[in-house]
Parts: sequence; structure tokens; C-alpha cells
Amino acid sequence: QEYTGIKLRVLEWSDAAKTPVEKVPDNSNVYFVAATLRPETMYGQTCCFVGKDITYGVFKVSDKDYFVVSDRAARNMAFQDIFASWGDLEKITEVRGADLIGTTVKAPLSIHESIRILPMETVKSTKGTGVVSCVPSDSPDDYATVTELARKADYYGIKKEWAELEILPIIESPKYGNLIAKALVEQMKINSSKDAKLVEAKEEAYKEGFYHGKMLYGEFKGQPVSEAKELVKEKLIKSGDAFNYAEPDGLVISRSG
Ligand code: ZZB
Repeated sequence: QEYTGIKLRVLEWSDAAKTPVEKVPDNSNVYFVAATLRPETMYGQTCCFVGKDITYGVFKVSDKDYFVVSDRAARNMAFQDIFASWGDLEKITEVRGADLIGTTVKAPLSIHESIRILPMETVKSTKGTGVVSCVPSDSPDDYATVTELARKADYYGIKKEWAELEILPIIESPKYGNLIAKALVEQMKINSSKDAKLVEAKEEAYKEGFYHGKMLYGEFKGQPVSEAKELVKEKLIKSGDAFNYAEPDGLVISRSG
């Protein structure tokens, strides 16, 4: 699987993360790295998800830069020229996902200056980086999760407004209008972030967006999604806000440990 790793820079740590991250030198840049297949949607990021029960490592990338990702992702990255020296990993500290909730980050291209780290129950520790950028306009899983987080903010231990940032229309499709994920979630009567119908909704959102979607926002406004995807990705890589991150398939990973 070929992902784009998006770098979301930490602005302020949550209280619970402050002690574990004391080990990271002052004045460093620390980034949550989200693995995405949809770089063209990054304008619409409203939060960033982690799994509460996943343990994240803070890994040294260079003297100034550190990444927050799962151990598994860091191990893969070590063999892709992402860290300073090939095959070498330097884990500075660890933080549990639950303790990261509420941290604020600056997400590249997002219309929102600052977004929060929030919990998502369906984040898989065995996929990507264990960090997921939330784009509720175009990802049905994300739309279902943010609406649920806002509805049950107390239960999730967050402030309601953290999950209620404006949802920006980024892509228009003839079938579902300018908020594909919202339209699908409503049409398919999905009312939980764990609804099995989300698998089908995601497939449909991918297809509709890619084959029939047109950009409504940003530098490539008016262009088909199938073209804008690569262009936005290149732009993010050029500005240093993203990099390519490839992942061996599940079988290989389970064999090599
Ligand atoms: C932003 C985004 C915007 C995404 C969108 C999708 C969509 P796939 O298709 O199963 O390979 N993701 C990444 N890592 C994880 C994880 N560890 N656990 C759960 N979800 C994860 O999944 C790739 C997509 O799933 C990634 O792309 C990421 O969300 C999420 F508008 O990033 B995406 C129709 C989907 N739209």
C-alpha cells in the first residue's frame, strides 16, 4: 500500500502528554504523521484521530524533528530513508493514545489554523501510522465519528466544540453533491461509527470522488479529482509537509513480526 504521510505539527500538548514528552528537547518540531490515500482532501481536515489504546512512540527524525507514530510504522519508515540513518530507530518516549487527546496540531492545507487530536474507536494499530487525518466531508468513517464524538462528548471525555469544526466542501460529485460523506451516511442511515455499512459507504465515496469528483476548493479548483490528487500530493511533498510512505502487505508484516 502506498500512502502519503502528512505531517501535523504539535502546537500544544494535552496535559496528560506533558510529562512523557518532557524527554523531547525544547524547541523541537514534533509531528503526528497521518497516513492518507486522499491528499487532495487535506484542505478539509477538522481533527486528527488516534486510537485510545494504541501506544505511540516519539521518534527522532533529525536534530530538530520528531514523529509521533506507531512502533510498527516507525520500523517500516526506518527502511525508507525517512529517518536520519537507514535502519536506525531512536525512540525518545512513548505516549498512550488516550493521553494524547486534546493536543492541538497545525495540519497542512487545512482551513482550520489549529485542530485537535481526538479518539476514534476504529483506528487499526496494524495499518498506516495509527494516526488518521479526519476529513468529514469525504470520508464516511470520519463523518460518522465526528458526529458521534459531538453527540457523546462527555462520554468520550472531550469538549463538544473540538468535534464541531466547520466541514468544508472540497469535492463536488453529480450523485452526492458537495459533501459526499455526509450524503452517504444520511442516505444509508448510518448512525454509529461502528456501523458495518461504513465499509460499503467508504468504497462508494472513493469511487464517486475519484471518477466523478471535481475540486471545489484550493489551487486546483475546477479540476477533476483524478488529476488533482497527484498535484496536491506533489505540492505537499515539495513544501516539506508530506512524504511517501509505503507499507508491506499484512502477510509480510505478520511473518516478519
Ligand atoms: C484522509 C481521508 C480523506 C481518507 C478521505 C479517506 C477518505 P483503506 O482505504 O482501508 O486503505 N486510515 C489510515 N490509517 C488508518 C488506520 N490505522 N485505521 C483506520 N483508518 C485508517 O484506508 C485508507 C484510509 O483510511 C486513509 O485515507 C485514512 O483516511 C484511513 F476523504 O485519509 B484517509 C472514502 C475515504 N475517504
